Amino acid sequence: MPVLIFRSGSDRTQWWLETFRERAPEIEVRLWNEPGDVSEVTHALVWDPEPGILAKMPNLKLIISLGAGVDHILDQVDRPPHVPVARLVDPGLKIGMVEYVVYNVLRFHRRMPDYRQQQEKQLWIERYQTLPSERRVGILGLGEIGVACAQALIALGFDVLGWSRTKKDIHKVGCFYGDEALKAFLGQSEILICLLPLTPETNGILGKIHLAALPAGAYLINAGRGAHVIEADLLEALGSGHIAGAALDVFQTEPLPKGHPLWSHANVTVTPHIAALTLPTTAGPVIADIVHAAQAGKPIPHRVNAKRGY
Ligand code: NDP
Ligand code: OXD
Repeated sequence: MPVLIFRSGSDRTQWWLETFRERAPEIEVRLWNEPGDVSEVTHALVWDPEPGILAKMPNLKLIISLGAGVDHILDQVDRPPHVPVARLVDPGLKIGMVEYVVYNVLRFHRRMPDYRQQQEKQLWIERYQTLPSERRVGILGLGEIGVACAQALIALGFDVLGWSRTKKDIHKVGCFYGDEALKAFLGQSEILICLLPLTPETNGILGKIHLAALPAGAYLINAGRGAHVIEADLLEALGSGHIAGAALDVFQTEPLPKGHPLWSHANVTVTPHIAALTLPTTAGPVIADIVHAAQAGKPIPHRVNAKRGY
């Protein structure tokens, strides 16, 4: 019987336990703080494992991330390097990300932050409005989530561009790839959405130079990872007006420290890493499939390439 040790940073533990009990009773689930005999543990399902613990499980066969990203797991210095890592490709997570992205693109496209500020001053001013087909939206990262967001934005009529590491051909998406194409891509992105994984190559990708490459008055939506953005450079670009507004779900330090200037910036919307939550209803069956495949010696679904970092 596979023994899965579980650690979640959320308050959904009971829900997870019930989901496994109902949907995959053949998997024995143990909580992180009550691991029992650690030599029996074969699988770990974790968001943010405490350093040192995974290395103490001699028969661990697989580490599964509780999210789509794996930077928090790959970063662990004492992660047993021979144990494969899988990530979540979860329909519920995808829906949440699409909702967050579409909501914020529409908010910026229809200038809702400006109207909010007008309302505070009781000002009745009609602002210029463009069609979605005249609005270029650029997506950094054309993976599972990037493509789902691109499709939703295309369905609303937006002019969508995307940037990835390797070449893509996606219906109605202006596809750019590789470092050489990044500036050309950014130069056309009036609303830029970051949906990249955090890797050594993408760390700090949205700093002074790349922010300056965006069209004047561009908007930024970051739902990738906080370390993609150099926050001091973003604050400067917001201060000069080069960036008109930002919706930020992820931060260099989470929780975002009290008193951080992003909290109170008039043109920034802060959310506490909730663009999408991993819900047992949809993620439970995906995790059970991963465990079953690994048990049966089949290729592990959504296995991460640890060298590449995603
Ligand atoms: P995928 O692995 O499916 O896609 C990653 C995309 O990024 C791919 O298109 C990949 O290119 C591209 N990419 C990676 N490195 C580079 C690079 N150096 N240069 C250019 N492009 C690059 O990931 P998902 O779509 O499933 O998830 C993306 C990220 O979203 C997660 O890693 C996580 O950080 C974040 N996330 C945040 C959540 C939140 O609540 N805020 C929730 C869920 C995810 P290629 O296709 O060529 O390989
Ligand atoms: C994820 C996340 O990577 O929630 O899934 O950030």
